[in-house]
Amino acid sequence: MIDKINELLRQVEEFKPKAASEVEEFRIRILGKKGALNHLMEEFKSVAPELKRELGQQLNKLKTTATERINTLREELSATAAAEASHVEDMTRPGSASELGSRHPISLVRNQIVEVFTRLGYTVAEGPEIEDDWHVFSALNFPPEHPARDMQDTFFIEKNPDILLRTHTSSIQVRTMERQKPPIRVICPGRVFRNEAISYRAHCIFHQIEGLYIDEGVSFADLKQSLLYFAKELFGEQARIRMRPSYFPFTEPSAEVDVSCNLCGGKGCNVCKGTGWLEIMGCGMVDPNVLRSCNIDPEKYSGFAFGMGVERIAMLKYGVKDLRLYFENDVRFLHQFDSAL
Ligand code: 2U9
Repeated sequence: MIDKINELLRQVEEFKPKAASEVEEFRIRILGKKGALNHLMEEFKSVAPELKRELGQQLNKLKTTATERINTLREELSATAAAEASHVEDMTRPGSASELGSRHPISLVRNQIVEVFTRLGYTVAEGPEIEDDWHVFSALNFPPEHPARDMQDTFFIEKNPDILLRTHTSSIQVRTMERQKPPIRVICPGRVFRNEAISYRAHCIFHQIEGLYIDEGVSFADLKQSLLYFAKELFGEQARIRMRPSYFPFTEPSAEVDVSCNLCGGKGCNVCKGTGWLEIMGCGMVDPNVLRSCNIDPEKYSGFAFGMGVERIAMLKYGVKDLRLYFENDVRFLHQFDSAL
């Protein structure tokens, strides 16, 4: 019998419950009506008289030790539960911080470009991404057989060859000219869509910014000076530009614009492929046919226009080698631009 008492004392001392319900189960097993202690009390009745004194003391010890331990455990567990409940209700506890994002590099560069031209008096205009043939091609002097009108190059809406995803933001300028008389000075940022295979240097969706200035007496010299100001604002005071003759259906004459390489200072490096120059945009004087299409008299008014890809400018500015990084939204890439503006 003494062994049974000692075993129960050991169980009482080592009992480590996780919940109040376990304490109650333990109490019933040891101290309950049909519990272990009462069984021992029954056994005690038939114990030899000379052993009664010592076993009686041990039984009393078991009863008080078990009762005290159970009471202590009950208090401890109810104190923990109360503390947990009060944590939920404590409105003064500091909240858990939510992680801050950063502006996407394309948004950063678009905002910088827009800001330069708003300082020159341009206002921002936007337009629909789903367009019609007139605003994307016909009004812009694209001949009927031009390859851009082909499904190979442009996304058309099924069953209606007149509805398509804009391939450039020039459609915004056409819509501006249709509703506003000169002088016009607009800067048009937006997404454009081209049916191209995706690679490190091309994507089927990208961002463009185009500008248009129409007034009496606007000249190519005005265009050149405006673009030089833009290049210096974006790439630094040391930046120079050069213009190379080019062709676009909507401008005549047309030119490609290069900026002096900001990495090697024009000496030649692997970014500028040894030329000292980086191509940043196209531009030109608005073709008289385009002005006529938008009911603007080309005898009275002239204007210049320019267009650039935001991804390309951002690649040159930040030394990004693969255009696809802009579309993956990997935070390890995006967080590198946290302090860019
Ligand atoms: C109107 C009249 C003229 C916009 C222009 C360019 C030259 C040009 C490309 C640069 C790289 C597009 O992103 S890119 O592929 N753009 O070279 N864009 S002039 O000329 C216009 C626009 C609207 C009414």
